[in-house]
Amino acid sequence: MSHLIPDALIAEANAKAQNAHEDEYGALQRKLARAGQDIEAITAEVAAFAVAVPTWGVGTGGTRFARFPGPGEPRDIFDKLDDCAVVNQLARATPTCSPHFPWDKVSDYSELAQFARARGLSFDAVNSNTFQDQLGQTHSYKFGSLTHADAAVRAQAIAHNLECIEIGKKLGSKALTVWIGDGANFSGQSNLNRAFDLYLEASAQIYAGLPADWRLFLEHKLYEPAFYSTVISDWGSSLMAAQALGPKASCLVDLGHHAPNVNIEQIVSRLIRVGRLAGFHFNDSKYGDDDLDAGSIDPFRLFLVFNELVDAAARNAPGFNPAYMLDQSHNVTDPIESLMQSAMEVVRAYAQALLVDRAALGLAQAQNDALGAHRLLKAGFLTDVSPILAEARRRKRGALDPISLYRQSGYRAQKTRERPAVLGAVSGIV
Ligand code: PSV
Ligand code: MN
Repeated sequence: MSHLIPDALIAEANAKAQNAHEDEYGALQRKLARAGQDIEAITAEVAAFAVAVPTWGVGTGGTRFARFPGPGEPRDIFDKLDDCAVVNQLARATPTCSPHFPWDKVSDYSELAQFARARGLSFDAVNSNTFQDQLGQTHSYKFGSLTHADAAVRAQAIAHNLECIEIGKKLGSKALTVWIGDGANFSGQSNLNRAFDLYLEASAQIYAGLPADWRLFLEHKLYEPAFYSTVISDWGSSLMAAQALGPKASCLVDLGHHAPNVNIEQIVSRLIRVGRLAGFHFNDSKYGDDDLDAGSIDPFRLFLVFNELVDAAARNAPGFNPAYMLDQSHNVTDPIESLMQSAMEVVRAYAQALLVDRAALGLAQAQNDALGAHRLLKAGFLTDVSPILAEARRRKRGALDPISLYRQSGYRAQKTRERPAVLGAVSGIV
């Protein structure tokens, strides 16, 4: 495919690195075999794992203060899909994209679906946007959307979500993710109970528009843009809403949307328990909703989340079918590099969690062997699974070293020539 990086370049770089890679994979194979583990089984599971890329992630993001555009930024959804295709071509873990509307609106969605298919991509959950006003929009979302005091604003927000479902049907999506910016900046600004009622009322109308085989993902967030209270602030509110709406509704966990030091893996465990874990928006943070790259600040936390996921899969937890996605804002890096790196970090956490000896862990827990149990987790976390990840990529025609290959390819320089900077163009989250 001419829009991608030439396969010959990948094959050539892989060939140069093959001897060292085989050596490292062999060493890990022998190490795992000594512990009774079969590297081939783990490599196969790793190769089957996928995480979606958000279309907005390939644009350069920003902070509340500024956005510093990068060279060769995507100008529209077609450019974004080109970049998403490269992320998947090299790292081979992101075969789906999650679009956001109206940002990714086009006139012909069958053309868009075809464009994605030609690049080896398909579409994941569609995302609605009622946290921003668009040019020419009838009603403003300044004071809320699905929970706005004015029924006409609520109706407009509901209609937008229903339109997203219609677009998603044309793209082959099977889920709608709803995150609202609704809430209050001042105590007294809104009636906390009434706001939740309005949310349920509006969401029920969106829920009623879901096709039989679709799911509704409710995304909670503690704060921002509302700083006193958000309507769907936490997993408790999200779960109450999902349970009120019906079985197709479940709770999405964005790792940055919690109070500092909250035990996210325990929230994950609880949501799995009630069959309402929708999935994830992976990113990392040190202070709040920093939207930093997955695994860049606290890889152990990411591992502990995957430890719960692997545990749930191992015991066939009913209704367990999480959707995985990255949701990050790239302010100082090339978004393609960040997305590849993050996808690999997510896969790494999965592989490390697969290595945990669950039978031994159960025994240590039963015997109150706290340190022994902890050491079993650490044994998985501390294993360098890089050769497994590389081998899984190689088997899928990806790059042994995706970021080096990308740098060597000159893709960004080529796109910088093809996509001249447009003054005032906005791509990515500010
Ligand atoms: C909100 O902070 C969020 O995490 C939601 O997923 C949005 O749709 C996304 O970021 C993009 O703004
Ligand atoms: Mn998110």
